Amino acid sequence: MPSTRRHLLKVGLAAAVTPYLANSASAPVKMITLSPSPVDLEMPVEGFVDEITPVENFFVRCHTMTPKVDAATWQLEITGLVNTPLKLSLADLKKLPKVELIGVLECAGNGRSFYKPGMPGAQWRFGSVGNAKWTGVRLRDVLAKAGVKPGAAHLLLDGADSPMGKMPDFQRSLPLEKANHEDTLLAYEMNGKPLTPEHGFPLRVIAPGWAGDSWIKWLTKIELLDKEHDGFWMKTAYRHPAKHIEPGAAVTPADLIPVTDINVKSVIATPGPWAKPGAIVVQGVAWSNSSLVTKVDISADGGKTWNAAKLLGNATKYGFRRFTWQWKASEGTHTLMARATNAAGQTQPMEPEWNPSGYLYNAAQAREVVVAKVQSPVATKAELTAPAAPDVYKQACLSCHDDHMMKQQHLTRAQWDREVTKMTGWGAQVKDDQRSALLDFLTARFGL
Ligand code: HEC
Ligand SMILES: Nc1nc2c(c(=O)[nH]1)N[C@H]1C(S)=C(S)[C@@H](COP(=O)(O)O)O[C@H]1N2
Ligand SMILES: [Mo]
Repeated sequence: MPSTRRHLLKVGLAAAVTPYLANSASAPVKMITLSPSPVDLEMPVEGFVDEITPVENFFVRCHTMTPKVDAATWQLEITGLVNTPLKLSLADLKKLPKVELIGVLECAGNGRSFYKPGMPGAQWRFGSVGNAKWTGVRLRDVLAKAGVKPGAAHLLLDGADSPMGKMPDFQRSLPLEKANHEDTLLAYEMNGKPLTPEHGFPLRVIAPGWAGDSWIKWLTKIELLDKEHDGFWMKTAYRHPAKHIEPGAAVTPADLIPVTDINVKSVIATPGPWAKPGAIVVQGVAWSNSSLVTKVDISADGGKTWNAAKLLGNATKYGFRRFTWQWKASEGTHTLMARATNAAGQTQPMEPEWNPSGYLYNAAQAREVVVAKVQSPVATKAELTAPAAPDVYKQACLSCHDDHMMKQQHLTRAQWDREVTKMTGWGAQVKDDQRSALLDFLTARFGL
């Protein structure tokens, strides 16, 4: 939405980031907070035991503040290259055939923290992914109501969230072909209940098999365009090289293509970092894009030998597939690994496919497990002796968000320099004579 309503929304800010409600039979896990506001939460690995991720365990990724939407006055506008521009209420939408779909939503940046060399951005580990039952209507049924004109090729999607400062509004476009796919939905429910504010109440896009950046939340506008939208979040963000590049190598923007499909992947939930010798259940989940997971292999020796895990339950086209494997573990330190394969023959690589923005990480997870009769005390890491923050840091950098954003980064001075340029472009006030002290601090405190 346009930034003119930004000030109105700021009033409702504190209430907008609502606490998690325990509304599921499954045990809630302690979510990892990457940023409290805008809210970015990830699920710890213990959460990868459920086929359907409970809403309170489901990761949250917001580029800006969670908007407050009044369902009574909310409307979805359909405009651009259509025969009949429309404004639909929630009740209008619910008159269309109701569709349910189980599908994985994974952030394009999931696993970014494991790339070497690192890059700025939310430092996700394994958990910016979840699987839910989505209920709504087919996007193509909505488009048919408006009548798509010849020449329309992409849909600009916009949500009710407003940008902070001068950051570009989070808007994305979806190719018409993906929009017209029978599995692409506009959902109003997640796991049988209305969407929560964080997950896009009252309506969001479900783009099965594709990364989360296309799953627009708080949807308010669809505009039919004759070409891909040319805003920051399409032309700069969410792009990756089409071909393999060496880690750390520079890439020309012309060689980058938009992120679409997610990759075949798996995560081990149990055992944790310590287990007793004997029979141990290794379990977790695997998922893929629109191609089914066909097998999961487990290694207990760091990838030297592999064993087929048992796949549990029934396959759903886009959902999580649970797996287990019985491990007879002897005392010592072992490296467990899981590696999933899909029907298209894609397998998780042993080495990640590095790309400048750190998208679509899917290297086989290596998990060290200490097998011993008793758990030895874990050495506590010495507190970092942090240099004192200069005033410019407090004034210029802590005005829109707190230091969760900085703490998770591990950047070189040159990378911090680019980050400060990005933030000043968005509205951070850094004078020329303050910049060097700011960079000294950022590099010393949040450097490599
Ligand atoms: C005008 C508001 C604003 C100010 C002031 C601001 N930031 Fe940000 N910053 C943001 C927003 C919004 C995001 C989240 C963007 C997203 O999630 O995509 C962000 C994200 C970040 C990130 C995560 C990486 C990224 O690029 O998304 C870092 C690191 C960061 N800011 C550092 C800083 C530093 C250092 C300063 C001070 C020089 C600063 N910010 C000042 C708005 C601001
Ligand atoms: N309007 C809007 N939609 C959005 C976002 C956003 O910031 N604003 N974040 C996107 C990204 S990057 C992801 S990964 C998913 C996260 O969905 P979740 O928070 O429900 O897990 O929402 C997507 N939809
Ligand atoms: Mo994302």
